[in-house]
Amino acid sequence: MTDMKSFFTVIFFFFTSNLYAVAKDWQLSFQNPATDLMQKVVSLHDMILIVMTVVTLFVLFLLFYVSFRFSAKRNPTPSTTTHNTVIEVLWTAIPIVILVVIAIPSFKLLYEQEKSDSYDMTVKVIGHQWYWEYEYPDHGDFYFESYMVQDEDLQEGDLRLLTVDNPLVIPANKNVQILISAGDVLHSWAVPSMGIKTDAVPGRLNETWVNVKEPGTYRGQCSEICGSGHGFMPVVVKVLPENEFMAWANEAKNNYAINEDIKMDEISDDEIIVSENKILKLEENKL
Ligand SMILES: [Cu+2]
Repeated sequence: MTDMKSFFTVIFFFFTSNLYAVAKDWQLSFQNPATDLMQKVVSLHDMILIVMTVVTLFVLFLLFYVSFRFSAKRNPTPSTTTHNTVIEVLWTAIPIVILVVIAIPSFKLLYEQEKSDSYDMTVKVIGHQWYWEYEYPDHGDFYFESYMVQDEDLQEGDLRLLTVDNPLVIPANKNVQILISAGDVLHSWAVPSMGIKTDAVPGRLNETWVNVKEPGTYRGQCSEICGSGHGFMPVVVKVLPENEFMAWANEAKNNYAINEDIKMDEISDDEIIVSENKILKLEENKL
């Protein structure tokens, strides 16, 4: 009976795992692209794979041809030619042309991955040992922390090592700017189906963006070895339709109210002086 159940579970996950945007068993190639950008990454990969295959087959053919045609048996007195200008120019120029053909779309895509023309909102991602912190500067400046759910706390259907308590929530079909940094050591915020793998560097703000077409749950992992908890800080992104996102943001603003736990390092000296003055005034009023 349990065998039957796990059989159907496997079948279910096989056909539905794209909904979860995670890797499938025996998967070849990429996860289904969730963004236009990832679609372009897949197309670039396919193009380069063809170029690679042609080059590899050509070199393989040359190797076989040389060992057959110029073997000691078939070619007892080898030629003493050492230079051939035409061939030397060709085997320098052709690889350059191939590399340029690969480099142009590759650089274009790199630039496109970093910036969009316009953004509808911004979220900030900060890597910590060993969890992620998400900030929403455009929706009340609240922030929260996203920890992996431990094995013993997993609910039915949760994916082990790929489930968090508080996922990053963003709206679908919106250009979301993502600013990425780290609080302690190097991390890397990576979501394969969105084509994102951006280093989180302490003291530096890296930038990427995303526009996810379909609402759903998308998963990734920290992709820069960051210490003993490196494998235990998954990334979960929940993409909601816009109206549901706005409702979530309003609720989250109250749930994660920033004044409950003011981050002292983010308050400027001026602000502290202003609030000290306010306190003094309040005290004066009391007197
Ligand atoms: Cu990490």
